[in-house]
Amino acid sequence: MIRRKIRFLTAIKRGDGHDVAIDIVNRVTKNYKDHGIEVIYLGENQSIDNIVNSAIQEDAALIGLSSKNGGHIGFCRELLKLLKAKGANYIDLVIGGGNTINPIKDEQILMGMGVKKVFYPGPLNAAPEFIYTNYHNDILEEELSLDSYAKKIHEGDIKTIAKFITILENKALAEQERQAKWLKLSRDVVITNKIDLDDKLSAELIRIDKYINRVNGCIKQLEPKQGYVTGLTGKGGSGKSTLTDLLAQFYLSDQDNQHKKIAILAVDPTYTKSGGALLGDRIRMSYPDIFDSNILERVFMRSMATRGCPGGIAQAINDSVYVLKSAGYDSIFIETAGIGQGDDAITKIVNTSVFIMTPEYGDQINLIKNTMLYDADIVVMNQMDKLDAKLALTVIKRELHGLNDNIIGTNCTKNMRDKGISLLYQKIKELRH
Ligand code: B12
Ligand SMILES: Nc1nc2c(ncn2[C@@H]2O[C@H](COP(=O)(O)OP(=O)(O)O)[C@@H](O)[C@H]2O)c(=O)[nH]1
Ligand SMILES: [Mg+2]
Repeated sequence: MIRRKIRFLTAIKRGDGHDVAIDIVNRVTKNYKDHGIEVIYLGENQSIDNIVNSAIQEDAALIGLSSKNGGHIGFCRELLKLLKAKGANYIDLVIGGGNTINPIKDEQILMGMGVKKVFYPGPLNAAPEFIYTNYHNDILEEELSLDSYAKKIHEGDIKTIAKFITILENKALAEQERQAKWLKLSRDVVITNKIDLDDKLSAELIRIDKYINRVNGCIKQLEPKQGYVTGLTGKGGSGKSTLTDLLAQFYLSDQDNQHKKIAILAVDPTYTKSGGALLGDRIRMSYPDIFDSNILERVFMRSMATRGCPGGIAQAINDSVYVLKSAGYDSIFIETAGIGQGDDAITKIVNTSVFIMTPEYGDQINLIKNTMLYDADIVVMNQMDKLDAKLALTVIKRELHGLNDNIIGTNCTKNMRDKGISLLYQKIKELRH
């Protein structure tokens, strides 16, 4: 049995700034021991459009809304209506918010319109218990009807792309499980000198192989088109997501890209004990607020957890890029999870790699130990608004003198007005051609 990871998208509704409750829910849920719930957090003040579009792209099993200042009935009604209109009513909706949702009158109306559960103050594990009980099934038991997938992916169908990326992530779990089982078996052989492949184990291995082969069969039907992959990496908090958002804004505003599509794959770490993750890169994305729906149709974003894969990436990332290229995405940005000194896995899977630094890199020795500094195609000193940033940029330029000229200082507080970010966008474009 391989337990599916549950993707739970949480958000606070438009006009509501109470974030304490959802913060608690996010923390408890991702930490719920051994249950592997992946929380995708959108943040506060979220529109129905953005919640629904994000839930579809993230292939969330359910949306968890937090509401503290009234209006929950109308908001839920419209949200469910939009999910249905987009053919995405396979995504469930739950809501919480003690003291403002009337437990008798409101709950009856909410449940009547299709909300799956209303949460009130009480035991903190109520949400993860509910999710685990209702959504946690065996990947190998899932019915895989992949027949029309390749066709729909080639047509650029968002729901199919999103669902297939989930299947690719599940395939990665199956591959990990298969490897672990064979490894244990070969260790046992060394110790006992005999192969003990009992019926149960071989049946399980056959099931796993069957699953992997079915998914690979679908991948083989895909025909990837041209697509350029840029990887952004750096330590946690360096500004990877903020820069990705701004690069996406430059891309969407660029006259050269009028009908082209852009995809973002954003990786965040998995907690080993719980198997869960807090996927929080969407909070930094302001492009959904800036562009209208015609333009937003050209953007796809997916958050991924590392799920045990080293180097700040996810095992399913190569397959996912392949799918996105097959769906006609012209430019694909990968944001890694925060990395350490020797993590350069991203360089092997992208066309252009960007290493994002901040002035707080330590001293000269820490600097030269950092493999990405020498391996990246472009080095960025972000947070140029900070004290010492100019000096840090000079030190980096000196260190890379004769090795790499592509060193750029950026300041995200200036948004698209920042010359450095504009230069970074142009540099990526230049390296592509
Ligand atoms: C703390 C608080 C604030 C803080 C918020 C801090 C923060 N960062 O969140 C501050 C002071 C900033 C604030 C501001 C305001 N507040 Co206020 N606030 C509260 C208060 C006292 C507690 C809310 C809270 O955090 N509770 C603690 C959490 C942990 O409990 P909980 O929400 O019940 O959540 C639990 C469960 O319900 C469940 N849950 C909750 N959500 C979800 C979601 C999911 C998916 C799941 C699974 C579970 C779940 O899990 C949680 C843990 O068990 C409430 C009164 C109340 N008793 O609720 C008023 C209250 C919500 N606020 C109110 C108001 C009016 C305001 C302001 C408009 C005040 C003003 N005039 O400026 C502003 C608006 C702010 C904004 N931009 O939206 C009113 C709302 C009335 C209404 N119906 O509209 C209330 C009810 C107070 C009142 N009686 O007048 N507020
Ligand atoms: N002062 C300053 N803060 C920034 C800059 N770029 C990003 N930030 C902030 O740094 C924090 C981490 O940014 P984020 O993009 O999430 O970093 P990530 O973990 O690398 O993806 C957020 O609060 C950003 O608003 C910058 O140029 N200057
Ligand atoms: Mg990030």
